[in-house]
Amino acid sequence: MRTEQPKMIYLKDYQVPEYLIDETHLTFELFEDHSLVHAQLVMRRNPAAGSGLPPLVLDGQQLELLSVALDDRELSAADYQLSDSHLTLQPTAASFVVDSSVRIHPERNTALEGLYKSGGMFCTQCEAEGFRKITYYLDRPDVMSKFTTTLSAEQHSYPVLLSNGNPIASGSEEGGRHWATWEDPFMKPAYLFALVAGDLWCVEDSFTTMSNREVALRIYVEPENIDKCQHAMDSLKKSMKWDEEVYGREYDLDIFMIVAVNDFNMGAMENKGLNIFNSSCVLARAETATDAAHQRVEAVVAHEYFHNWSGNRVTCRDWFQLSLKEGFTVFRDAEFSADMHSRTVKRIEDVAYLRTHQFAEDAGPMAHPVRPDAFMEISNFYTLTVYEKGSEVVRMIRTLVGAEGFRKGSDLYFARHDGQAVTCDDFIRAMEEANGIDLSQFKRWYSQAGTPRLAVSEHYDAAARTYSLSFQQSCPPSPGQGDKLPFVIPVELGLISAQGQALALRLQGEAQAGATSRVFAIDQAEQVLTFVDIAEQPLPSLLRGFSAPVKLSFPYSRDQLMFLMQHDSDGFNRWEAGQQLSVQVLQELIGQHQRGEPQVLDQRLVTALRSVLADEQLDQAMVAEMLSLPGEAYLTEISAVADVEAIHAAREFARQQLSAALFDLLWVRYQANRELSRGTAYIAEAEHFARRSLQNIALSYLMLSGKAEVLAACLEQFESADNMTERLTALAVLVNSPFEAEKAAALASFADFFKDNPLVMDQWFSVQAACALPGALQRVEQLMQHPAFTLKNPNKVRALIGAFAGQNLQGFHQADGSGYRFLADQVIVLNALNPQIASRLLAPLTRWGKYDGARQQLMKAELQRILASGELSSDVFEVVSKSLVG
Ligand code: B3K
Ligand code: ZN
Repeated sequence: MRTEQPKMIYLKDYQVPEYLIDETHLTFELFEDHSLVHAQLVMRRNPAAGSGLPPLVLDGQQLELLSVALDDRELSAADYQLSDSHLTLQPTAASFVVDSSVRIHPERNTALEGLYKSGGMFCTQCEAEGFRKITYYLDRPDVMSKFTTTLSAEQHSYPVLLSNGNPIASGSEEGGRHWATWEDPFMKPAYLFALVAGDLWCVEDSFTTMSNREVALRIYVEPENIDKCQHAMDSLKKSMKWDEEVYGREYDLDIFMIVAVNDFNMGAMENKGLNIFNSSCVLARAETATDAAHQRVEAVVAHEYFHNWSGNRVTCRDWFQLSLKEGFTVFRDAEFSADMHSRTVKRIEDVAYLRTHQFAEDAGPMAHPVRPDAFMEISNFYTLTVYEKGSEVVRMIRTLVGAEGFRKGSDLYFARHDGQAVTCDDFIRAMEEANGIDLSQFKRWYSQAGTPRLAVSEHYDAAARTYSLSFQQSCPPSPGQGDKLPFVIPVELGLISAQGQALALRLQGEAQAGATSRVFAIDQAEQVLTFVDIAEQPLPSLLRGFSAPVKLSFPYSRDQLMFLMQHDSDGFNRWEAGQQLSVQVLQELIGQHQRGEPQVLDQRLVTALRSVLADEQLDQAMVAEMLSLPGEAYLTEISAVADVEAIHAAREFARQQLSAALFDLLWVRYQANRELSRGTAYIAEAEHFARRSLQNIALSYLMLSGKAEVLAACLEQFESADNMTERLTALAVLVNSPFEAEKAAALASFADFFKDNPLVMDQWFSVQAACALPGALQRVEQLMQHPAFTLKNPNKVRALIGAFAGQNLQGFHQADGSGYRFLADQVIVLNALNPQIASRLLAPLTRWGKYDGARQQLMKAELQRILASGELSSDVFEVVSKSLVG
């Protein structure tokens, strides 16, 4: 908790560290009511920092200093300065050893940062600045050190003792305790340190690397979860192979471990050789985890594994460079998932998520560039902008230089910077040098916040047989950034004839025609591309594959969008045409609702979706994606002022109409797929995911009919499905239906059956929290009293409170402000318990700019109330204070 207003830290103030730590020798003695940490730091003056011997300022928070020695000389209080956040000593030589002992209290640590207890086990989370809550240290990523760690604990309760690297010694002590020593041969910053002690079982396997080294793979879990690790293990082996094949990256230690913990602030952490995971990102089996959960486990396992190169071997110089490792690694994991399953479906999911959530962040008061230039609390910058937009930026580089050029660039980057802590500029430089290009203008993507707009118009000259596309780019202002300079926007496009043919693209001045789909870099505020030899007016397919994270507009008519849905050779853009058509139709319905007119659905949407549904050749996952109307959150994001009720009413009306018009087709496809599910064992693969996704979206439409045979089918699916994907969808569909008795019975039997599985109970909470039927807030408040709920577990907070505020827009934005008041109450409680979770949870309140005046007032009043509620963590203070200004 802060004692004074947190300070802003600026990228421009970066300075190299005054001292370096060559070796770090740690000893942990873990007890039930405290733990002791002894650190021996072998240090020297940083030759790059200048001359003289300035004071050594070590970071440290919430530590009880027991002793400190410099070169074996015990220091007295007069020899050092101690504050809430630092221990300052005066070295007397260029090389020296600091020994310190501290007492800490992992058993009381509810912030889940540093060393803490999750259930019966000790574990750590050090990124970004958690190591300073473990011992006095230079807790910054550009200080890299060789770590040796010894930990001791009571043997019976903590039979497994783990840390980074390789185990080198172990033994027993008197009094039932034991110890183990681990040595990590690789230099690493403190944020990659990890330790685990607990009663864990492990699943073991091995992987033979491309140079024929055998690596032991272990996944540690609490005993009751030992049957839920196979999917994560398979995912790990696939990731290791993929990184060798696609990036030429081989694993470097003899052992790779994953530990699953229940109480974890985010998804997982890439600690060197000892990844610590939220159990939700490890545990998966058909009966208890949905297809989405299986895919998330695979993606997160891959993401953390890929960090071993993009993050660990080459790390960040400072935390402003976070996207260097996160953007790149998200890009790597997205490509991995695309290769494992359907590339187009993966892209659709990622783009839908980016446009709904990252675009909202980019338009709000917390907007920041991919490489932020200032922060108060770095934990607040693990954002969609740094991760997802950062990944889009890396993807654009790949689009501009091509797959081969990108590989050359990444090879150069890894070779040149192995073992170093570097910057986004170093990454760009490697890409530039490997490809002989200049990316200086492109780098504006790292420094300018906000989502660029790209307005496109066309002109066809029949006499000259030329077709011109005019591009106009702009970017709205964001906090601290008024005018913005033009970005380099790679636009992949094609032209389609009236017969649906892809035309060869030849720009004016080019000797011959090129391919039918090409990438053009739009780098001016206004720019025209003129294509020649165009015999008739074509239809453009723009921004194929979503080749840049921009808001593109082109005045398509609804008929043209329907044409693109049928004829575009780019699968992503076929889906995109359907989304744009849906948006136009839904916006029309929103307008009708607002004007109090009767709602009339444009039948073209029905026609378009009917032909999608009737197309047996189309990938079923694509059919499901195309049947999914844009979400309420996306419709909110694209509104100038979001009308919560009208958006909800319009979307529900459209769903109802589609359900009635397409009932027969939906019913046939539902039944066929359910039949297949009944007869086939569950497999976590694309084709099966696809089948179940169509089956499930069909069921959700069908249920709107209120027909008895659909209810019976839903109950059958709920009761006899052998997998969580089908069971949970059936439950969600029931929960959102008017069948009160069936709903209550299903919720009760589900909770009774799964009460001992916390991850399944999270789903049970979420399904209810997201239900938009009246009385949502009361239901959520009641569920907070449920024995399975606790504010101390981040997964529970996200499942119930997060799902309510983030997904249940109707319930949260009640006109009386009760949803806002509720959220603020929870944030105030969580601020004291777990600042990171509190700060994330409050994001929906920061989006007040999207709503009507009355709601804006109510939301701001709650932000004010949080601000005035007492001593705020730097996490919550930064978000609240910035969003009140914005
Ligand atoms: N690097 C971690 C995130 C740590 C967040 C700390 N507040 C997970 C990941 O992105 O892989
Ligand atoms: Zn990451």
